[in-house]
Amino acid sequence: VDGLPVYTANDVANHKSLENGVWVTYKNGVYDVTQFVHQHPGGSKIMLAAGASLEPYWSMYSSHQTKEVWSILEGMRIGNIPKSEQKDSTDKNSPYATDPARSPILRPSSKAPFNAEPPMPLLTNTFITPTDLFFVRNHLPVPNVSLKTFKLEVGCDGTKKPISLSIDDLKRKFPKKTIVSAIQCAGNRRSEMSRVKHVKGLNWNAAAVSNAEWGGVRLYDILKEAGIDLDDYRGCHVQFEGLDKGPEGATYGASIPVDIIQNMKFDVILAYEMNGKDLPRDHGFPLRVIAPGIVGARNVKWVNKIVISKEESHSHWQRNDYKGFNPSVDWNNVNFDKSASIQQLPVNSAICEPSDGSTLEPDAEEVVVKGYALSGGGRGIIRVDISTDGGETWHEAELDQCKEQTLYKMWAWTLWEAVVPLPAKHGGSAQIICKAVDSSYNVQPDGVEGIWNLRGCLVNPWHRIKICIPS
Ligand code: HEM
Ligand code: MTE
Ligand code: MO
Repeated sequence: VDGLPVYTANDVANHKSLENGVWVTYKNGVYDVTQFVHQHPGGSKIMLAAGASLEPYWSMYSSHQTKEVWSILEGMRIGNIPKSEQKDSTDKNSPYATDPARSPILRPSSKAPFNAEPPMPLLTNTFITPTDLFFVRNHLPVPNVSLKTFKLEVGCDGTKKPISLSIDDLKRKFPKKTIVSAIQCAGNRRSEMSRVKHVKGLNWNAAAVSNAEWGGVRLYDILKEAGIDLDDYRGCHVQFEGLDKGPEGATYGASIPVDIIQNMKFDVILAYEMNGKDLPRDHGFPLRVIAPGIVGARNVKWVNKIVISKEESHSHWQRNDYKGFNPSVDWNNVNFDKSASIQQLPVNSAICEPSDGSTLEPDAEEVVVKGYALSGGGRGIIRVDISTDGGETWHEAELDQCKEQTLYKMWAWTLWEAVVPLPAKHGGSAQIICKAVDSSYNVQPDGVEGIWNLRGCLVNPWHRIKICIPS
């Protein structure tokens, strides 16, 4: 590095196009990234840093703060910035400096943006996940929203004049609806997929899912107020936009097809409460979408804009992320345009107790197994099967479900429990397996190989844990 040429900020600024070359700086290095622009997994956003420093972008999109990404960058190094321009880079101006405090119990898979899940055995302690333990999935810094200025805007692409409502309007003018609904991230259980072959994304365990009671207004009522009848918009999409912004000003957004929303018409809500209190900042204060049975990514937090459109949301996370692919698709041949956005999730379940790798009492003959199960689209869970002999024999678990919900509109998760015998010849350890069946008789695949995908989404094979049984 020391022998490389020195380039001033001016030299770098003169290289900001594909024709003249694309140069960027990072810390004290100068890099020519021209050839990399078209291979960038984050798309053309890379051009925002052309002729300038990557630092503000990488502190925001901290998926770049890894050895792999640094080594890609170092491979493109062409020089150094002059001593006179070097500064010490402390992070007090981090866009995450104003994020809220979090429970130390949560286990972060990334700190900025903040992403964390609760420890597995705490997940099944209560049917309603305590707010402080609810998993958090943020892509960007948490916005600091004032109720004084907050407005929700609702309209149609181009046509109708949008209406604008404050939180006070929502609370005063519309009936309050509460609903118990689970939220599950598309990347839940990703770490199990990574064990087969590396996938890109946060390394979630099986607790990127939680279940809460949400209070708010029905989307149906708000659309009616805006003069919108979704029956007139079949084949269209309801787009939601959040207030969290990237450095280039693009906000988080997502959309759900009208045809899905029409089938659950009165159950999609704009929530201002979580477990009986104002929404906390991490979960979308002051307003978020609760679209039960739909993948977490479409449950837009800090939502301030709703638009009915012929098109899906143009957000990166709608079009170039949160999609599934055939196991042979890799980053060289992936075509995000050809795959449907994930909406309703497949049936899934996991063992939360005992913990993977834990040790039972010496010579234990049976074990109490607890976990959760859920499916997408309101499909309730009809059965959870447990095996301790590699799938030769199965035991049915007792199910704990939300009494107010029916099998075909089950938005809450199912908790389950079973007391199962351990194999007599266990040789010091055993494997426990669980699998669930939903109301359409969908089942979980027995292995992860056939559903492997480069982004590590939709991970729902039989869940297996290992336990030790000392003798
Ligand atoms: C994703 C490299 C600049 C925005 C990625 C990934 C790599 C990468 C390897 C995949 C990371 C993963 O998910 O494991 C680089 C390199 C850059 C660069 C070498 C140097 C020139 C930028 C800039 C932006 C940006 C300037 C500006 C906003 C993104 C976004 C993603 C991404 C949005 C998608 C991943 C996510 O969801 O966070 N980049 N990048 N990148 N990059 Fe970059
Ligand atoms: N909404 C906004 N505005 N910004 C986000 O980063 N993350 C989404 C969704 N809504 C996100 C968002 C994803 S991917 C998930 S899984 C859920 O929020 C997680 O909700 P939670 O953080 O309340 O658990
Ligand atoms: Mo997610």
